[in-house]
Parts: sequence; structure tokens; C-alpha cells
Amino acid sequence: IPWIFSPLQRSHAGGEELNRGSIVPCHECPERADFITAALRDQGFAEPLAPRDHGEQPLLACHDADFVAFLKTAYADWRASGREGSALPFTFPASGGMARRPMTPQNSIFARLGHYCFDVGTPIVGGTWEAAYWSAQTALTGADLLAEGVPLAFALCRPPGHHAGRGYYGGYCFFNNAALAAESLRQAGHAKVAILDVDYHHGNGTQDIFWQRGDVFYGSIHAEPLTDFPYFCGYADETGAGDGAGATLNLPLPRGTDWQGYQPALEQMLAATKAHGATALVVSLGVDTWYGDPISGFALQTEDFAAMGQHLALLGLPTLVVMEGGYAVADVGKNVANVLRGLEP
Ligand code: Q9C
Ligand code: ZN
Repeated sequence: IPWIFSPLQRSHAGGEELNRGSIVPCHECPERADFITAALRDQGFAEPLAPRDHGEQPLLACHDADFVAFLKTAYADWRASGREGSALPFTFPASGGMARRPMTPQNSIFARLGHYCFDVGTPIVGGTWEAAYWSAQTALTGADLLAEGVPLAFALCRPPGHHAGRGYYGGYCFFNNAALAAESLRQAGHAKVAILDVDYHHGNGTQDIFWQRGDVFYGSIHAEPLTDFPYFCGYADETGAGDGAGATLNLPLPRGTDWQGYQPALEQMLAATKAHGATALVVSLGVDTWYGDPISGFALQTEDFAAMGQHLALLGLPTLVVMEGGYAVADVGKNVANVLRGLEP
């Protein structure tokens, strides 16, 4: 199984997040990628391929130009305002209140952070742009491989992507790697593409990007938003709009869900994917559904991830697996490897 990663993706490092009122080291750390790399080596995978550089243009298929420009200079702007450490917003436009938009480079860095970010858990540091840029290139390269006939590939994207929307970042995500890959597969000739998101958290960014599109199916199994991040969407009654009506499927499950509760939802999502008629599959793979994850509440076991891969393989589609979450740092690798092995024919 070919897989893609660049050490430049480690550059987003040393950031701190405000989590439930305390400043703590960011859960989404570069060591996650190191442990995944080590586990794949242990399992006999070949060395990773370096991502190809597609430039910034493909990012604009899923993101607004002003947002991309903001991310590029955000940390320099933060430093120019006299601060060090993690660039985090502390104020947001009140919902329903008046808010001056759009932001211009003349607006304070604090205004711009609050405008483009939706949480206080996603620090920007000196290496964030470089890491997020190469994470996106890793996903785009994975899509290239599928377009060139490879049946199964793994994009070790880090930082992750599924919480990032066209014009916003948050939830440890900057560019929506899975969305970029899906868009690339569309442009490579797949008339319909499916993104299946098995991260513990709802992929609000991916849902937003494809909400009104019927050509890209978005299916997600995730923790009930009544209790879990991102809280404001991911409910079962969100099914898409306009041309995208019916092309979004949300299957929220309660905290404590184990494989017995998870498997029927997965089967339902696979049936809906078949009905949609996609000819290529992007899997947003978070292994934060593992029972030992420090910020999540499902109860999947390591062997359940192999079963998950086997179920996804039943679609019989060219498949790109894109890394999302998973924060039990030393244990994420085995779970990822099991999904990939399960997907193998
Ligand atoms: N105590 C991904 O898995 N922090 N992002 C929630 C709740 C945000 C997770 C804090 C979690 C984002 C890609
Ligand atoms: Zn997650």
C-alpha cells in the first residue's frame, strides 16, 4: 500500500490549546505522525513517498483566497503585534450581533484570528503554514496516485483537515485535506466521489464545503453533537441542500459506543454510498474512536479497526485513506495499520 508523508508536516509543533478552561500542550502533535510511521514500518510497509508540490492553486478549489492568504502570514502578523508563543483567538463576533466583515490586513491580528477561527484549541505557530501546506500536498498526491490507477493509498495528513471549511479553521485543522483530494478526483474524471468520515468528531468543514453538491457524497459516523465537539452540527437531520439534498448522511452515536453499536451504522453508511453511485472513495480516518483516546468517548478495540477496513473494502472502489484525528499518541499507529490491512484485497 503506497503512502505519502513529508517531514515538513512536523513543523506545526509546540503549540498550546485552551481546552475546557486550561492551557495545555496541543493534543495534535508531530509525534502522532512518528508513531504512525513506526507502526507502518513494523507492519512491513515500504518507506513513504514524498508529496508532489502542486502549489497553492488547488487549495483554492476548497478554500477562499483571503483565508489562504491569512494563514500564510498569520504567525508573522502575530509576532509583529509583539507576541510570542501560540497565536490563538480570544474574541469572536457574537452570533446574531453586528460584525464588520470581511477582515482586511489593517484589522488587528486578534480580530482576524476570531474571524477565521472557530475555537480556542487550534494554535498557529511558526511552522503551521509549512506543515498545513504539505499536509494538503500529501492528500493531493494521494489523489494523483488513484487517478494513475493505484487502487489503495494512504495520505498521512498531519495536521488533519475535516474541521476546516472554505473560509475557516479550527479543531486542529487548517486545510481540508480530504475535501481537496475529493475535488482533485472529481477533476481527474470521477463524476461522483464519496467521502466517508470515521473520525470520532463530525467533519463540519467537509460537510460545509459539499453541502450543496450532489457530486460529492459526505457520510459521517461520529459522537452525538449534543455531547461532543464540534457541538453545532453533525445532527442526523442535516442531509444537504439544493443539488446536494440527500448527499450528506450523519449518523451520530452516543458516548460509549463499541463495535457492536458502530458496525450497523457503518453498514448503513456503506449502503447509502452505493446508492449515491460514487466511483472513488476518500476515507477521513480518525482513530480517536479507540477506547483509550484521551479526548474522546467511543470504545473501539484495536482489532475492530481491521474489521472497519474490511467493511470499507466491500465498496470495491479505488480508495484514498486520509489521516484525521487520534490522540492516544503511542497507540494510533497500530489502529491505522489495521484499517489499511483490512482494506487490502
Ligand atoms: N474537550 C480532530 O480529531 N477539542 N479534531 C475538543 C473537548 C477539539 C479534534 C475539546 C477536538 C478536535 C481532527
Ligand atoms: Zn477527531
